[in-house]
Amino acid sequence: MSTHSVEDIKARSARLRGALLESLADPVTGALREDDQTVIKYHGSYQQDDRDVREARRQAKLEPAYAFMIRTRTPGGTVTPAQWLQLDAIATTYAERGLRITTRQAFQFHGVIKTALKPTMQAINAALIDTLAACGDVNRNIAVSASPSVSAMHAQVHAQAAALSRHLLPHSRAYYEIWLDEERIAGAGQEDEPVYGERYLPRKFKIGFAIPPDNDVDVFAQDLGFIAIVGDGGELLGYNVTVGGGMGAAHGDADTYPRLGDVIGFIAPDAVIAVATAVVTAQRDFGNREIRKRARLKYTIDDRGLDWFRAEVERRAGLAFEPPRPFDFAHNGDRFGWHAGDDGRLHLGLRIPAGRIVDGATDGGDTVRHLSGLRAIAALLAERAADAEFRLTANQNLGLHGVPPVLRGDIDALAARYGLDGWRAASPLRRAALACVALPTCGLAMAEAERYLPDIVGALEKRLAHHGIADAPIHLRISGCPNGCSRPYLGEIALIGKAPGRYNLMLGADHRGQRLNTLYRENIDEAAILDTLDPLFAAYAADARAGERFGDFLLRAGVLPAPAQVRPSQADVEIAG
Ligand code: SRM
Ligand code: SF4
Repeated sequence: MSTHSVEDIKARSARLRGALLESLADPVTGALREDDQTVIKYHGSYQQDDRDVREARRQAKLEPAYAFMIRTRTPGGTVTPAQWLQLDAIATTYAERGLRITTRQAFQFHGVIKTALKPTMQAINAALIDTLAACGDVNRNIAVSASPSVSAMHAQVHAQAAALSRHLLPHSRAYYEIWLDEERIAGAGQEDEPVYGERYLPRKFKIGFAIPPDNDVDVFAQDLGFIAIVGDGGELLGYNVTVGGGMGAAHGDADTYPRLGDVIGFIAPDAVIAVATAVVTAQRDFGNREIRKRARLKYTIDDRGLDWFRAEVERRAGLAFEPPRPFDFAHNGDRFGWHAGDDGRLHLGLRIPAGRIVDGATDGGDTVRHLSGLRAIAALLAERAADAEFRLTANQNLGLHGVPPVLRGDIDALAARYGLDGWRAASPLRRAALACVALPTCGLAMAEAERYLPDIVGALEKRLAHHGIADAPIHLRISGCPNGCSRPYLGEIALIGKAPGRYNLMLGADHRGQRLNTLYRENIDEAAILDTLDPLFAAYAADARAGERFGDFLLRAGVLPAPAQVRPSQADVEIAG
C-alpha cells in the first residue's frame, strides 16, 4: 500500500521549509500553496477561512476570507505577567476575537491575515514564547496539571514537562529561518532529526502530566500520560505511565474511536525522557503511515497489542517497568477561587467561558470585559509581583499563581469590576462546561460549539432548576464534530456536532476522566436534546444516592449499558498491568 500524501509532503519539505517563503510572499492570494498549508502546521499555524462569509464570498466570486490561526507552545500553560501583556498586545494588534485558551493549555490567535503572519510570529517570539511544533505530526504542547495546590513537587513536575517539551522539539532550523530571519547555514534542509526522522511522526502526538487528586489534563485521553505518584512527605516518587489515549473519531466509522490510555507501569522521575523517547520513536517506526485515520498511537497499540508495545518501550528505554502504583483521582475539572500554596503565596482560579478572552461577551446574562480585566491584573502583577504566573488550564480556564497575599484585595476588586468573578455565581454545570472552537474558524466543524455553549447551558440550567437540582455538578462538553477537541467522550453529558443545529447526545462518563460515555441519541436538535434529558434529570433528582454523580447514576439506574472503557484508580490498576 502506498503512503499517504501528507507523508510525501513531509518528506519533500526540506525539514519543514516547503515553499513557505514563496507562499507568504505571493501577493495574489491570501492563501498558501497547497503543500505549504500542511507545512505551516509544524510552525504552529493553520490556514482557515471565515465560514460565516464563505457562501456570500463564493456568490460574489471572491476567494474565501483566508486568515490564519496561530497556536503557542506553552508547556503547562505558564506565562509571566509581562508575557501576558505582550500576548494581549499581539491579539489586539494582529488577531480577531481576542485570546483563546485551548484545551491543551496553549493560546490561540484567530484571524491573522497572511501579511500579518510574520510580524505576529516575531512578536510572539519577542515575548520569549514560540509556536514551533504546536501543530503537525509531532509532539504537541505538553499538558500539566494546573492545580492550585502548588508545592515543590508541582514545580518539579512542571520542570520535567518543560524539559521533555524541549527534548522533543524538531531540530530543523526552518522555523527560525522563516519567521525570525535566521541565516540559512550549510546543511539546512537536511538537519538530523534524531527523534522524528525525515517524515516526522505518522500523526499528532500528545503528552500529559497529571498530579492526583486532580486529573484536569484528562491523562487517559493522552497518547502518553504520566501520573505523578507522591510519597507521604509530598515528594515525587515517580510516575505511572499511560499509553494509547485519544479522542478523535469519525461519525459512522467503526475503524475510528475514542480510547482511554492503559497504565503500563511505574517509572522513577529520572526515566521520563528515556521512556517518552522510546514511546515516541516506537510510534514513529510502527505507526500506520498508509491510512492516516488509523495513524494515532492508540491504533498502533490495538493493532499490535499492549504487551508487545510495553516490551518494545522497555527495550528502547533500556529499563523494565515496575508494577503500577496506586493513585486516586477526585475529578477532572478545575478548582476556582483562592487557594494557598506551600510557600504562603496565593493562587486564584478564574473561569473563562470556552476559553475565549474578549471584551463584550455575555456570561450568565452579564456583559463582561475579560480581556481588559486580565490586562489590568497583568499590569498590577508585572509591577508588584513579576514572578507570579498566569497558568492556563486544560479545561480552558485560567489560574493566577504565586500571588503575594497583600495583592488579594486589589485583584478581587479588578476581577469584580471586569466580570472575572463570574465563577462565584455560576452553576456547577456552567463552571465545568467545555466547548471546542468550531465555527466560524474551524474547517472541520459540522455544528456550533463555542458560540452555542451559553445558550445550551442556559437551557439546561432551567431544566435542572425545574427539578430542584440547579446545583448538580454535571460535566458538559460540546464538540462541533467527532474529532473531540473538547474531549467530549469524557463528558457526563456530551454533544457532538453532526450537522448545523444537530448533535449526537452522549451520556455516562464519570467526573474523573476514567470512563468513556456512550451514544444515547443520534442527530437530534436542541428541543430533542432537552426533551431527552428532562426525564433523566427528573429521575436523577428523585433517585440519586447522596453524592452520586449524574454519569454514575445513569449507569446504576440501567439507563445506559455497561461502559465501553473504564480505567479505575487505586489498587485495581493491575487490570491494565
Ligand atoms: Fe483539535 C483538529 C482545535 C484540542 C482532536 N483541532 C483541530 C483543528 C486544528 C481543525 C483542523 O484540523 O482544521 C481545530 C482548529 C479550530 C480553530 O479554529 O481554532 C482544533 N483542538 C483544537 C483546540 C483549539 C480546541 C479548543 O477549543 O481548545 C485545542 C487545541 C489544543 C492545543 O493547544 O494543542 C484542541 N484536539 C484537541 C483535543 C484535546 C486534547 O488534546 O486534550 C483533541 C482530542 C484528543 C486527541 O487528540 O485524540 C483534539 N483536533 C483533534 C482531531 C482528531 C484527531 C484524531 O486522532 O482523529 C482533529 C482532526 C485531525 O487531526 O485530523 C483536530
Ligand atoms: Fe473543529 Fe471538530 Fe475540533 Fe471542534 S472538535 S475544533 S469542530 S475539529
